Amino acid sequence: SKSELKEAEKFSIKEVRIVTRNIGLIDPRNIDEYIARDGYFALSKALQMKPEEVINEVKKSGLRGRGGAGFPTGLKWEFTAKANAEQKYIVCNADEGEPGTFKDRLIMEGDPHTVIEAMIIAGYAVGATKGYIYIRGEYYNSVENLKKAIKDAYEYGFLGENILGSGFDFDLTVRLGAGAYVCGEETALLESIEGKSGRPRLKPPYPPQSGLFGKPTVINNVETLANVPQIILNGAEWFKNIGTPNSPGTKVFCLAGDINKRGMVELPMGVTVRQVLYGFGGGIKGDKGLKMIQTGGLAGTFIGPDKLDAPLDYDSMKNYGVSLGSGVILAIDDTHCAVDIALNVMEFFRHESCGKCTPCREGTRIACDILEKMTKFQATEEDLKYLEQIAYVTADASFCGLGQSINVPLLSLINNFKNEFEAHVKDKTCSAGLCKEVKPK
Ligand code: L3W
Repeated sequence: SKSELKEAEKFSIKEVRIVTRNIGLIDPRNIDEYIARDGYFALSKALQMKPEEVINEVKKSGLRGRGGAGFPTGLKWEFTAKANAEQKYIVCNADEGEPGTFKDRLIMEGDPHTVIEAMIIAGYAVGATKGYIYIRGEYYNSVENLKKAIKDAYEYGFLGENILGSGFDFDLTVRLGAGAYVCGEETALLESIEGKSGRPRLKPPYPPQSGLFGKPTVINNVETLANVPQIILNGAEWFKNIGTPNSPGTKVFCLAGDINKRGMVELPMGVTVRQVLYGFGGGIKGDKGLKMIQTGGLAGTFIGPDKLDAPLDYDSMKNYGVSLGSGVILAIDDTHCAVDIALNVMEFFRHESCGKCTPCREGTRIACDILEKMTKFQATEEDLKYLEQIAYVTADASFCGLGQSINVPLLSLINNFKNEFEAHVKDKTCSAGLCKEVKPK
């Protein structure tokens, strides 16, 4: 509507569509429509370059990992290219288990060939002849669209032997995950592809040295890969002009929670939380107030309205205590209780902990026990202190990123909503009126 457009203008923000450029504009099951919009032109261009030139272009672009950690993609490719091995692999992490995150699903559903094209380019650049897309099993449409796209790409000679007459061979297979959050952790994902139980490995060695079946492996997130064809076609300089110097390009944000317009939007890196939430999300639903925003996924930070002007890029955690992560902007209105939210978050991590290491398995359980006691007004001030210690110890001592990140949501909730936590343990009150006293049995 006109008023919504005016609202968006107020925050002077415009979509920049790189990874979402084809979504909604082409039939994802028709390879000709992808080709008509320059599809596989980047592959053709890359195959005429030397592999190291392709890597250099990706390095120069400054592209960083869109799964959340922001590791330089070109460097990852270079490590794998330099590793000495007969067999190397390209793996696409499409497990997308982060609550509130649905960007990879929509990219794969709406434009599967972009991901496939990027993987073939990556394979050529590092000398890998086999790729796997490890995809969340519940993503039925993405799986179907990817399988159809792979079949067509084989028929058109973009996959298989002697691709476009270049002498380069590349095969691609889809593997389905079975609903475990930890399988989004790259080494647990590799174990799962190998047919083992999805439990993380110790790092280092990192996958570029020893990855799938112990061979050098590039693992990139779907959104990261989807940038590659456009970088090869338009050049690194073009890409660097979008976003911020340290975080070039765009980020796909997932708008979720108590927000007027939920959905996905691709914006230049460095946009503020306010611009995403109000410029595109249309603000908070109904006549409620904004209590907090969760940024970056469940392993990300909870922030109050005072942080609305924090820019979202890979430096925002360091400079503003706001995580970019997988790009979630989850709005929570003022009818919610911070302690109840903390319990909800910790229950997720407890459920998803693989149990391999004691700090994560026990730390998440103890955190849940304390938080549950708080919601029943049975916890003491000592319990609150213990909860903070548990957050630090679990983060310090856990084996993989799952346990290592629970301190981020937990401590950001406790620090930003200290009064509420204290009211639950000292005064036995809940300002949201959600928690009720339950006498211990
Ligand atoms: C070679 C080195 N490679 C690091 C590589 C490493 C990995 C990448 C990042 O993800 C994020 C978190 C949340 N030589 C290397 C090296 N690497 N040093 O760089 O590694 P790391 O360990 O920093 O992070 P990570 O554990 O891979 C943590 C996000 O993940 N998250 C969930 C995201 C979910 C989605 C989704 O559902 N779509 O994206 C949860 O924590 O933002 O920042 O490849 O091998 N010396």
